[in-house]
Amino acid sequence: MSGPLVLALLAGCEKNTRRILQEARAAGADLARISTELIEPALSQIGEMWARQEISVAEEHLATSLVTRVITNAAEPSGARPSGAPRIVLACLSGEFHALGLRIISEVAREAGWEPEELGPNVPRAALTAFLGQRPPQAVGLSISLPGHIPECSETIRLCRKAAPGTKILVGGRIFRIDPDLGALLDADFVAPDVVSLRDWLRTSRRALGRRPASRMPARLPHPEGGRPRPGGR
Ligand code: B12
Repeated sequence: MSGPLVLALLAGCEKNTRRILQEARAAGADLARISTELIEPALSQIGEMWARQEISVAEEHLATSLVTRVITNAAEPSGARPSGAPRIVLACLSGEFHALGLRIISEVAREAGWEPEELGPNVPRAALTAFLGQRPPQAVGLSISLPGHIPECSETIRLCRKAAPGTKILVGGRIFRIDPDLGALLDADFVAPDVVSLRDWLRTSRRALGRRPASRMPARLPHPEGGRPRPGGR
């Protein structure tokens, strides 16, 4: 299903990339589904081709930057902030450069009625936690693609909890598709491998969290099916 997208990306063809994503939209898929069903499989295939040395790093970079551009250009202009929209700060861990997923979940959060603040790749722990401490958001979403980054994630979560005690901590990314049990190692409120579960969590939680000081948020939140609530919850 993602074959035509792989071809368009490797050819660097913006027109065809945009057309394929627009057709999926017209068929009723939202960005969360488009990402899960089209973009992730296409980039996974491109990653395998790169690992087998069938394509170069330059071709992989071309494909990634093309998807990033098309997603960003297709996004609705954010305009006025919806009143009472809860804030979510989104960041890749220190040392984590896989930022396309973050770009996409930022747009999905906006579509779900949240106000995303996207910090991008390789965010140092100290900078992230200082940022959260100054203006605690209702949630923080950490994206992690490489298994070796689990210890960094665990330490980052510990510091986030200290800096912004009421902020919900969401963790996700590619590694949880490969090993769903890794989530149990983390002290997160919500762990999911995919953006569809995240979209559902954001929709469900939006009303409960509204815009209010994070420190006064309810202790427990409902978790939609599909995501993985932390055992024992917070
Ligand atoms: C593009 C890419 C890169 C680019 C990233 C550029 C960018 N702007 O993002 C660059 C060139 C930087 C890169 C570097 C490396 N990469 Co790379 N990369 C990829 C590739 C091809 C695609 C990743 C991608 O964007 N996928 C599409 C997005 C949309 O999917 P996603 O990231 O999974 O995000 C979705 C979900 O996970 C979820 N999600 C994401 N975040 C969150 C957060 C929350 C809270 C939730 C709920 C959900 C969620 O929603 C997202 C949207 O659908 C993958 C191949 C693959 N199988 O994924 C390899 C891949 C991940 N890379 C790999 C490797 C080895 C590397 C390098 C080590 C290579 C090197 N020797 O330098 C470095 C490491 C850099 C680092 N320290 O981070 C390997 C990892 C192998 C492993 N051990 O697991 C892969 C699998 C390639 C391969 N087949 O070998 N890479």
